[in-house]
Amino acid sequence: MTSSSPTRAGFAAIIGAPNAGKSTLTNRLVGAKVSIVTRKVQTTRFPVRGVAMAGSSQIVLVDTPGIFTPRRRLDRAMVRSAWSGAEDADAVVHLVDVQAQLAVSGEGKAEGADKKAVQDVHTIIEGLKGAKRQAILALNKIDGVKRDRMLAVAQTLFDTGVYSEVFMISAATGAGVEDLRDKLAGLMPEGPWLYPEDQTADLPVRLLAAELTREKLYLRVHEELPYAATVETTAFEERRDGSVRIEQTIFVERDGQRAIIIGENGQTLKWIGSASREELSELLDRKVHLFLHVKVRENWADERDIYQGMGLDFDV
Ligand SMILES: Nc1nc2c(ncn2[C@@H]2O[C@H](COP(=O)(O)OP(=O)(O)OP(=O)(O)O)[C@@H](O)[C@H]2O)c(=O)[nH]1
Ligand SMILES: [Mg+2]
Repeated sequence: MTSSSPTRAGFAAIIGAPNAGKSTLTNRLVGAKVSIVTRKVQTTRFPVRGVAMAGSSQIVLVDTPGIFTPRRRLDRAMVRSAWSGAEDADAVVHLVDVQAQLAVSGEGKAEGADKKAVQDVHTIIEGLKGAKRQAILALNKIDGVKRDRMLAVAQTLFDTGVYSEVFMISAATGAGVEDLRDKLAGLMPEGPWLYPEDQTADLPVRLLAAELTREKLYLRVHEELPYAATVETTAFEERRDGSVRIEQTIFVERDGQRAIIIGENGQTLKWIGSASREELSELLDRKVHLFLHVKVRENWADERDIYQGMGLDFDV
């Protein structure tokens, strides 16, 4: 590195409606999987940090839970944590699913989820106005969308006055992501790096392990299990032979959900366990023995210790 390029380091928060692609973008910018991704809305439950390097800049990305109108306690805690992620950041990226916007503006097949997404985008714009906070608008999911149509969406949103600029990207294909990364790199304040150069994530490994299992759980039983489950790592032991023994409990709210997760002859749980174990051993770079239990805990979503485990405020 030359003396003409001082190191920079700071935080860039990615906010947006549920399912906009925030975690996909975070992983793409980091170049590694640090945050789980599913087709379900409200996958991310607490801010997840990922570290991206761009030349002499270090960008600590803060992937946040989706922002929407919350009703339950867990929703409130998630939305609150998303906004606080933005408050502390050096740059804020508002990620918008352009396909949902177009569907609702009558140019596609609008579903309830799209309508909600459009409402949530307005809520976020109002929030940014209230916070007197300029954000970077990133229109996501431009893959498969015609250019003139997305430009129209960009213009309408830009006219709200809360954005300093607009990027059009596809977090899934990577299109446009480099330009966004370079922009963020330049916005980071001068200063020493906050993480070692080769570190990509800073989630405690027990929590990351629980997240991976939750992702596989959603992948497998996403229709039957709306938000009813949470995963806790109860044991994490390094063994002398170099392998790791991990025990996790999946908590659900009802007996029926437990039966669904276990599946006929335990097949579903077995699938979830082996998918999670495979990814965990890749991530930890060693052999993993994973043991999953499923328990009914009717009110897990109203219990304080579950929130503490995720770093969320209980009393909001
Ligand atoms: N076509 C397309 N799909 C995308 C793109 N980015 C993300 N997706 C998909 O959108 C869905 C949601 O992605 P996530 O990254 O989990 O979205 P999120 O904003 O983190 O969602 P929450 O954590 O629930 O708020 C997944 O099925 C992704 O594969 C994109 O650029 N194009
Ligand atoms: Mg997410």
